[in-house]
Amino acid sequence: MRIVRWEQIAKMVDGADIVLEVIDAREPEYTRSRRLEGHVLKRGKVLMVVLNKCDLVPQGIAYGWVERFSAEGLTCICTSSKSMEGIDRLRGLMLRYARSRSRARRMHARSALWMAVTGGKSVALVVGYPKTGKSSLINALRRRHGAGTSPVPGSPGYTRGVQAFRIADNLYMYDTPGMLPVEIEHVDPVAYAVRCAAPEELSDPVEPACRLLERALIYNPDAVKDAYGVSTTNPYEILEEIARRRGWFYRSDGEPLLEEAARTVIRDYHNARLRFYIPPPDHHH
Ligand SMILES: Nc1nc2c(ncn2[C@@H]2O[C@H](COP(=O)(O)OP(=O)(O)OP(=O)(O)O)[C@@H](O)[C@H]2O)c(=O)[nH]1
Ligand SMILES: [Mg+2]
Repeated sequence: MRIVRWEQIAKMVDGADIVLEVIDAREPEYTRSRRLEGHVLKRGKVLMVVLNKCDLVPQGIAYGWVERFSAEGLTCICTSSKSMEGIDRLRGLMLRYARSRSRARRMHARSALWMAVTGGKSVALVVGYPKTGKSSLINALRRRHGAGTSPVPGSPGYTRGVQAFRIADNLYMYDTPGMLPVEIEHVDPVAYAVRCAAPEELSDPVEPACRLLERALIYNPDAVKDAYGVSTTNPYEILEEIARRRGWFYRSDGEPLLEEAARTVIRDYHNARLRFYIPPPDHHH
C-alpha cells in the first residue's frame, strides 16, 4: 500500500486551484474521502467529484449518485474514460473555471506578480484511491485535445509520483498515484478491500479478496459464476476453485495457491471482470 501522509496531500492541494476527486461509480461511498473533500473546501479550492467508470453501471444508478452528491452541495460529474461520456463536459467546466480565474487575477492588484509566477495558469490536481481511473481520465481529456498535451518535461514516467500534463494553454493537470491514507481499514475490512492498492503490493490478498467476493455476491448473485464459472458462494472455496482451474498449486504440498487466486480476484474487481455495483441507498427501480 502506497501510504502518503495527510500533510503531503495538504501541500499538494494548496498548490492547486481545482481538485478532481476521482471515485468509482460502482462503489462511490467506499471510494470517496470525506476528509479530502473537507480539506479541499476548507482551503477554498474548487472541488469536482468525478464519478468515473460510469460505463459499468446503469445510467439511472449513476444519476442517482450524482443527485446524492449534489444534495450535499458538491459538484459531481459522471465520466467514463472508456465510452468518453462526460469527458467534454468535465473539460469545459475546468476551462471555464480557469478562464474566469485568470480574468479575476488580472484585475487584481497583485496580478503582475501572480502572472509572472504562474503565467496565469490554473492547476487541477487529480486525486483518489488506487485504480479509480485517475490516469485514464487524464488520458481521455488529452485525447480530446489532440496535440500538445504531452507530459511536462521532467515529470516522472508514470504514476509512481506526481506527473503534470498540459490540457490547454491555461490549464495544467497533475496526476497522482492512488495514495489517500486509508483510515478506517481496521474497522471496515470491506472499505479496505475496495480501496486497497495493487494486489502485488498486498502482503495478504486473501482477506480483501474474500470481502470483495462476498460483496459481489450480495449485489450481483451471478457475479462469480459469470467471471469464473464457479457456483459456490463460500469465498475460500471460490478462491480454491479458481486456483485449481488455473493449475496454481503449492509445490510443497500440492494445496491450491489461494494467494494467487486472490490477486486475480482483486485485479478482476478493478478491471470489472468481476461485475457488481452498489445502488444509491434510496434507489427505486
Ligand atoms: N470500464 C472502465 N474502466 C476504466 C475506466 N477508467 C479506468 N478504467 C480501468 O481501471 C483500471 C485503473 O485505471 P488507471 O487509470 O490506471 O487508474 P489510476 O487511478 O490512475 O490508478 P493508480 O495510479 O494505480 O492509482 C484500468 O484497468 C483501467 O482500464 C472507465 O471509465 N471505465
Ligand atoms: Mg494512475
